[in-house]
Amino acid sequence: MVYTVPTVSELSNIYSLGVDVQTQRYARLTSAFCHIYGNKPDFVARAPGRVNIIGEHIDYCGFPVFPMAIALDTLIAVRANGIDRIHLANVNNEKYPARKFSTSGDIFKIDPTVHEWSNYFKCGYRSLLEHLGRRKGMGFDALLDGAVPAGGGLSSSAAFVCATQLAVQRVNGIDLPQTELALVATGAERYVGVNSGGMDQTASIMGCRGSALFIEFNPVLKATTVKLPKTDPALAFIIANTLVVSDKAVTAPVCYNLRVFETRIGALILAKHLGISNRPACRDVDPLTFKIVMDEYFSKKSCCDGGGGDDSKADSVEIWINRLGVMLEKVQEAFGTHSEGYTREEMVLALDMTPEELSDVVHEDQFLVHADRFKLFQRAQHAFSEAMRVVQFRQICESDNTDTDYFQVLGDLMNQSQNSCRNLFECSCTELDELCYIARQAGAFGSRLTGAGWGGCTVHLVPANKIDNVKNVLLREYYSKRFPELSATQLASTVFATVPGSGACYYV
Ligand code: NG1
Repeated sequence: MVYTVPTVSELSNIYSLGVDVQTQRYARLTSAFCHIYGNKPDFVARAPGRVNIIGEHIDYCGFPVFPMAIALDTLIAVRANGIDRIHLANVNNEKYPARKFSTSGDIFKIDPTVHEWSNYFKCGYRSLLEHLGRRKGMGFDALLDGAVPAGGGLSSSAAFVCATQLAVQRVNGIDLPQTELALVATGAERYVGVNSGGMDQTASIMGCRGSALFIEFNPVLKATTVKLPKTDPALAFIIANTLVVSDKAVTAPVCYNLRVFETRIGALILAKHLGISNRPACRDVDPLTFKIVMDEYFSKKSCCDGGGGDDSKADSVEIWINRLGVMLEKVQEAFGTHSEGYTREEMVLALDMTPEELSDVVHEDQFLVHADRFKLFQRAQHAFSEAMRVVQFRQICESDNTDTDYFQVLGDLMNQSQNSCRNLFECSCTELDELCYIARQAGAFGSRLTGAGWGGCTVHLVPANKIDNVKNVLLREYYSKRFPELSATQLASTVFATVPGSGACYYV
């Protein structure tokens, strides 16, 4: 079954809670649009942010992740204008001033060195038109209202890019399947120099009210809805923002892109260690990921060569868990002697490449990185163990064993994930650790950073009847000490409970 982006005409079909507040917001957006452009919009393109429950920094390793869409979203009110111009405005026009582009010229020029809000719009526009093989689209007037906090780990950038692509495709009379749109959106942020994975864009486009998503990227993009187990009290999630802004595009060379680089080089060295780097499946792909290395190692051919294992039930959880377990041993063998990290010279030596070949293979010209040492061992340990936790998390959610203490087992996996992010992947920070510590003391069963980390948000698994208690303790122990100036309204959008929300749609 091929699904495209749905069109809805009732806000209650999008939002589970706060429909009145949303009704007022959409009315404000429409009236601001009329004020700026002198006409009502034809439609509103809507794409949500997401919270990742578990599976951090492994989408770009090809491993599955487990996010859910949230109610916070980006709206773009749109009206076709019949001329070759795009007029882009933002309801927050002081911070994000209006821009104008021609539909075939400057909109395709994106300077990643300039930190400019409309770059994300250009990324969405350009990647979609290039995908369609066009150099020019139809003109339109647009007004954006973004409710996902920027740099907060809830994927404001993906919500912006996805909403833009929705707007562009509808104005141009196109209706791509959701998976195709998610794949195109995934490539979009590369124009601003971020070597992005595909979790956020997929969760935003394919999110499903009431369910989390188990998203697989390899061999093909696939999102399976997973209902969270029914418990009494119910499972609930709280999001708490550290208010430390972490801008991926700005810190990419030392944070996000560096981790992508380390896992890519890790995959190359691991394939070499396993003696499979010259197989077409490893040699002829770009990028080579840990998932591809694992699959190739366990492919039928490897079994005949004395590696791998039975490939016949590749989908089953036991197979996943077995394979990931074996790979963790291989990671120890391949990288264990370099626990202090590799220098560039050591990586070049391990891969039997020239420094230029190494740079080429990971496209360093496009995605700059800066580091003296590259901790491939720790990054690989995180990637394989995190993938294992994601598979286990889904398995537990889908089990109907009435004896399972869901809070304890799911919470433990989230806590292990946080430890791994902090100690092995080094993408946490003091404030993220502190929020997790406080929430666990206050009754959260699982607490972890969500999204890229280095700031941004945390997510906490709590019994529904303890939401207020955990929130109050966070307010008292973290926010009132570090941010005493925040108003009640600001705090309400900083610490809040969330449920799985619906994915991207058009509102007409
Ligand atoms: P954030 O920075 O939270 O939007 C980023 C990536 C994801 C994923 C996570 C880490 C983009 C748009 N998003 O999320 O793909 O890799 O980090 O799990 O690059």
